[in-house]
Amino acid sequence: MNPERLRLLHSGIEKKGPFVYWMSRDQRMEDNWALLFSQALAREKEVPLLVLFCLVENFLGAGQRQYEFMLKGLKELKKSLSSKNIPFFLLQGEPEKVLPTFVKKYKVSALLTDFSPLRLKKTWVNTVASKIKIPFYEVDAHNLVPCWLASSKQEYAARTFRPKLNAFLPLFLEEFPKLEKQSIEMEFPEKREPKDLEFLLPSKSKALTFFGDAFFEAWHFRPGEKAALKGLNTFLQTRLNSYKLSSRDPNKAGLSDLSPYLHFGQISAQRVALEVEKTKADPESKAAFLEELLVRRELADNFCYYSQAYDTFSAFPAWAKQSLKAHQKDPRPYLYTLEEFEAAKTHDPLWNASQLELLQKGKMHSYMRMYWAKKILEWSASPEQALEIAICLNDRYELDGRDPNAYTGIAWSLGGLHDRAWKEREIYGKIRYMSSEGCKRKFDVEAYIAKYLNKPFASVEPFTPKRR
Ligand code: FAD
Ligand code: FO1
Repeated sequence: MNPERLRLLHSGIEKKGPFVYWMSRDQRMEDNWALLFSQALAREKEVPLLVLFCLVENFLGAGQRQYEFMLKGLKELKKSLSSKNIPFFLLQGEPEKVLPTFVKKYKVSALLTDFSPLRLKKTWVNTVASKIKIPFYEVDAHNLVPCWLASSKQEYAARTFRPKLNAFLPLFLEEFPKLEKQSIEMEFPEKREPKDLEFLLPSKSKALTFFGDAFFEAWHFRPGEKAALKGLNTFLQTRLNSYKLSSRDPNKAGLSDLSPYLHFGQISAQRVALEVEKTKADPESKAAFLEELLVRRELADNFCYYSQAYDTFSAFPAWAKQSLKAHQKDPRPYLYTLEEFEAAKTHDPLWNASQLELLQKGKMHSYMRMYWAKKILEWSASPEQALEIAICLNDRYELDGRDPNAYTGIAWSLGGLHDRAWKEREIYGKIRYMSSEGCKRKFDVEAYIAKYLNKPFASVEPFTPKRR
């Protein structure tokens, strides 16, 4: 295990109680560096290991579809961990409130958490750290190369990040050791176990049944580690070989469909990369897929880690901000509200079809995500408003939303992040443009529209949600 994945957030005085892995981003038993390091440290200290998850309400605008996906995965995880004799507890409440209390009550010897570059997790980590006096560690179990090591600054583009990441890969692209069955029995002080929760939706999230959830077809993505591995195997056997050709056609099932599992950490990107490397698939397709899985995905973490205003206009590159501002007063032929976008009520059947794909499947095709976001820019009063609408809908309906990839993908589409200046035009300024005419040259637009637009729900009137 490469020790550079682990960093000590603060030292402290160890107690005699259990070692706790506070799980958040990497919700799996297999191939989880945070869990493996926790086990190694617990053994070194000769104390038992337990895993905790703090269930919060309304996480970054997530609703029922995402909570159900996550909680079903956690339920499966609890069962898997018990086969290794590792207890798993679901606590309800903000980590900064429930964790320090737990640490004190159960005389926790040390705490470890998985890394995330998002502001909310950073705030949780910093506040928890300020309230506890025991050693507190962090492990990047999501990226192949720890985010803080891959680059020490915000990268300009994929071309500047790629060589840095590639230089580290030989050090980190290793097989995972096996998680051992725990032999030390957990003894809780006061002879009382922590109160565990039912794997139910938190109360407030029950109310967050948005307009589009009425049409959600949960069967497209079965949650959990087992389903994730099954999905990976199917992709490797049937789609990886033609990934380069098929992945940009929204009518083809050409993508891996792994993003919901990667987002919730139900599968490790490193496992995916290791298995891709083992196949004899077309080398160009393998390279194209690994470019997305490794370079683009880890570049997204780099952006959010070093640019903490990642979901605001201010995070766009200077040339893009300047250019968008210069076109702020350009006439907009179409203007839509959040509610009209949400209900797929624009004049453009291609855009409406992509929004309906999102409402129905909880995952829009990657090619359509670019078109979808750029048209929100074109049909909103300002880039700031477009950004707010795109993030709101993405976080509310994508199973894989609320992720560094989300904020980066949206900033790429609307704000030229990691891109270059293009030919100047109305509204977009120098931001790369996309049109339905251009889409027609790439794939069968009519077939895509027919697939999503002819569903009965397309005529249902929207529920009007509150703005964030
Ligand atoms: P595959 O093509 O099979 O890729 C495999 C994996 O590589 C993905 O699961 C993902 O982890 C990574 N990947 C692929 N494309 C990108 C990319 N452009 N940037 C970073 N990583 C990538 N991705 C999300 O995970 N969550 C989001 O909420 C999200 N929102 C986006 C919004 C917009 C406007 C744009 C342009 C892109 C967004 N992306 C997002 C990136 C990308 O579209 C998705 O990762 C992809 O569609 C997921 O499908 P897949 O797993 O089948 O992709
Ligand atoms: N992480 C937590 O620690 N507790 C939660 O209750 C929680 C809810 C949640 C809901 C939707 C979602 O997309 C993510 C959620 N996460 C939660 C976080 C997640 O697993 C990652 O830590 C973040 O996406 C950070 O990258």
